[in-house]
Amino acid sequence: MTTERTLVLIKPDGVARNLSGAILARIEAKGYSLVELKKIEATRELLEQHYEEHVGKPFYEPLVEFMLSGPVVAAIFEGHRVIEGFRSLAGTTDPTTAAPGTIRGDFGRDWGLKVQQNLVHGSDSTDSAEREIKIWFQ
Ligand code: DAT
Ligand code: MG
Repeated sequence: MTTERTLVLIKPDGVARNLSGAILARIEAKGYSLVELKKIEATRELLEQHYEEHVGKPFYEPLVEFMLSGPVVAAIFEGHRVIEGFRSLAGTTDPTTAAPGTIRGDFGRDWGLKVQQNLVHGSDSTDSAEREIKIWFQ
């Protein structure tokens, strides 16, 4: 068994709607362990590093504005296959069609804005997890 870590963000919509506890509880209930947790205000510079793969895309600027619109909760979770396990629990990117039972499917929907307000972020590979954990927890 290899222990793996992932970066989870509860985005400003999740924090503003007081869903942080409910979201963290689902991750713990699935069996993953909380390693680090903090509530912070992102900065443009930090988001540019975090979302470097999306710089220049049409939704990039609205995404950054959204992520700067309020505090986020950043967490490191640990467990065997936690990266894919959390992505599965989060659901697909578009919250309108994310499967019921997932965080995005149960708590989110498209609000008709230029960016998907989909409550959570989770690293998508071991390389991005390592990179993102360094960005949010120096
Ligand atoms: P995910 O968060 O599921 O890994 P991603 O990395 O492709 O998705 O995109 C990062 C975020 O950007 C995503 O959570 C919401 C927003 N986003 C992605 N694609 C979008 C699109 N086509 N229109 C609007 N927002 C989008
Ligand atoms: Mg992604």
